[in-house]
Amino acid sequence: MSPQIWKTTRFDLDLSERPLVMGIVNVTPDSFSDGGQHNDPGKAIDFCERLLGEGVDILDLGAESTRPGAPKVSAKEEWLRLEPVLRAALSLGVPVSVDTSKTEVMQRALDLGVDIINDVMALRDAGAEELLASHVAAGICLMHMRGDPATMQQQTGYIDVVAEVRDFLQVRLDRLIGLGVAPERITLDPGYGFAKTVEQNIELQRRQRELLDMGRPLLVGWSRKSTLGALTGRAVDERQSASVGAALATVALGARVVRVHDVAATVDALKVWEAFTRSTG
Ligand code: HH2
Repeated sequence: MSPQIWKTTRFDLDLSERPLVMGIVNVTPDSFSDGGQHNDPGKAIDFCERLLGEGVDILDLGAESTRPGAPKVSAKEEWLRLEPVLRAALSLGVPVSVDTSKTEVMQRALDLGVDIINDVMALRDAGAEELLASHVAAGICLMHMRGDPATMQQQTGYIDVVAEVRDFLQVRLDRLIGLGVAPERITLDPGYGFAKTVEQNIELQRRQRELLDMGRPLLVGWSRKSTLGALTGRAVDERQSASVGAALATVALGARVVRVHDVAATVDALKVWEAFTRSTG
């Protein structure tokens, strides 16, 4: 595979060597699967350290839930939750990303030296694109969603979900490149579970390779999502096996970064998958 580098503030991540595991740290009271588990800064920092021991490649800190219908949180509140955890995480020697859609929170995180901005709104907040363009190095993940988490599940009318996700991401990518952002800083995410029905999520995953011709690596989040519940009949806290299966399948279909809650299980599964599928030539 030709080298695919994801440039971030402090690290150039090589995505051609092996798929990377991004561990989810939700510093929220209400995230759909782990809300309230790490919303005390001390607990969240302990959890970051635990994920490091489990082999995580990137820590993704989020302080606002994006589950369907989630209430909006002010930038002040979001930053209050995030700051102590982000400061500690940045000292752990691994790349740290912040999962936020607010320009103000992005600015503060960039000021502290965050490596990656992961935005489920693909930098649609006012000033977000310009902010990232004015930063020399931060990595960026652009995700597909229609509307916002409060309204997205009312916006699932697509003629061709894959083509429409692809067109959206291409427009967002071209805009950033037009503003002077190096393409090597950008990954793209189909946004499984965001403004999509179960059937649309499955079709998008089956045809995921059609997104690869945009030339940027895919970052994918399937962990514990409701489509996996629909496929298995499992409640949200019983979806670890389904999530690991989804991580392997999405890597087999071209993803290079998987965003997961269950880091240890995913790291082990990917080690085996890699060993069995690595080309020896
Ligand atoms: N999914 C969630 C949040 N952020 N970011 C990217 N790039 N891709 C995703 O699929 C994605 C994401 C939702 O999961 P989670 O963080 O566990 O839940 P909540 O938003 O309720 O905190």
